[in-house]
Amino acid sequence: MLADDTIAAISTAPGEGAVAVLRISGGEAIAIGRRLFVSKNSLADLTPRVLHFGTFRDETGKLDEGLLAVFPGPRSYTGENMAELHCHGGVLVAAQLLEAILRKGARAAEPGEFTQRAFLNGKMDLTQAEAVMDVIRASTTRALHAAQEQLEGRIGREIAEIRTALLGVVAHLEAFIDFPEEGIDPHTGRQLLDDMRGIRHRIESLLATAHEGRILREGVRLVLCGEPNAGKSSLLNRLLGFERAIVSEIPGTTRDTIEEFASLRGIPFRITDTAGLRETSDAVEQEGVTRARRAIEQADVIVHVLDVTLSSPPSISEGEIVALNKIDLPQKSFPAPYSGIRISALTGEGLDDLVEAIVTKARDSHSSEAPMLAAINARHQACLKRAADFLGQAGEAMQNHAAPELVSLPLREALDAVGEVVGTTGIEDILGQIFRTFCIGK
Ligand SMILES: Nc1nc2c(ncn2[C@@H]2O[C@H](COP(=O)(O)OP(=O)(O)OP(=O)(O)O)[C@@H](O)[C@H]2O)c(=O)[nH]1
Ligand SMILES: [Mg+2]
Repeated sequence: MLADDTIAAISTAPGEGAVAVLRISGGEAIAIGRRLFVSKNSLADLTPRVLHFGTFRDETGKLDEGLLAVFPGPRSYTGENMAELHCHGGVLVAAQLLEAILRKGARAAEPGEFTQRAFLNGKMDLTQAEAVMDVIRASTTRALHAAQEQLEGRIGREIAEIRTALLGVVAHLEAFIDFPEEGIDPHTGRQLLDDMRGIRHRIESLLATAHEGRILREGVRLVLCGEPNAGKSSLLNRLLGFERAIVSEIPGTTRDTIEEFASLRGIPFRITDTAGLRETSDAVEQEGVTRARRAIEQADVIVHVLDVTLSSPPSISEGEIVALNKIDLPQKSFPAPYSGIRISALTGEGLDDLVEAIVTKARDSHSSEAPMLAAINARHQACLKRAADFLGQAGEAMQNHAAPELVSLPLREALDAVGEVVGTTGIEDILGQIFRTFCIGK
């Protein structure tokens, strides 16, 4: 599966900037970089991994002034020959330089293709490759920290230890398969069962970080719900600090769900403003209400916004945070149990208390007992769940004194499932899925 063509891309974000960086990787990368580069020093002196100043030009003329660095494989990000060209950070300058590189024989890289090559060349395992994008996308310090730990190989090391332990058990069992007349003696049987339990426990500790992982990557799902006109959109805008949603005195203003990302006290939140919940004959509004209900079902934290100027508050579901809004206006006093946090989305009064309650609830919803090993993603979770199930099957077979091969079969499946996390097994199907979500040039 190793690639032998040369790929190139602009690795910096599109748009104007001080500098743009273009990367080339593959057998011809350094040769192409050299062919486009003119420097006072002889090209023979292009010391690897050092920036050299010069002019980029091709047969069409001068393209730009800039810096070139070459990284002969395998000591490069991808493990292949690489060249990095730093030019002025203009859209056209960088595009023209890329075109020149492509004319010299490179091909435009697909999203994530550099990191995919790094993985295929053994520079990193799959969890580290995934962590590259997690680092880039991290929106809070905690998420960044977890991504950096993963990039350093935290999950990979844990998986490697689990695999070694599993292999140990499998090897032991398979020795019995080769000498069936001896059977597994009870002492060894107990020992192997203990080992399997220990391994399963380690897998479950990793699985316990999945919820945290989802929150760090996607944010806590916070949903604002309530009757039309209660002030949900006003509250969303307040929490975001800018006017994201339309606010009006007409009930039923918000039709679709509106989702925005915000960091509250360092925790990432995906806040969803919803259509006011009411019976309606308007088909569009009805669809909005359906979407609102779906958002509520999937929420980690729900804030139910009530208008305190109304005399008949709607029913509140258990676990919801109640925000009694519009306290700047003359209010009716709700009968118990409608206590809640008193706020004014208009003036901002009480907002700190509400944020405090939201953050506390979010913390409660994802406090895991286990010390943070790292925070696995949904793909890791699926693989590890399968592994835990197979281990369960193997344990049962063992307890039922099944033949050693019936114990070792599910253990081998577990081994494969664990291997998929880091990419030692079953990579063909998953590579495309993972790297498609990457930036071009990474
Ligand atoms: N005085 C006062 N008015 C508020 C407050 N919060 C919202 N409003 C007003 O109430 C009206 C409805 O506010 P929205 O934020 O649009 O309410 P909503 O819950 O999003 O309404 P729908 O989208 O129709 O479901 C607007 O006129 C707001 O200006 C508040 O704290 N005090
Ligand atoms: Mg609204």
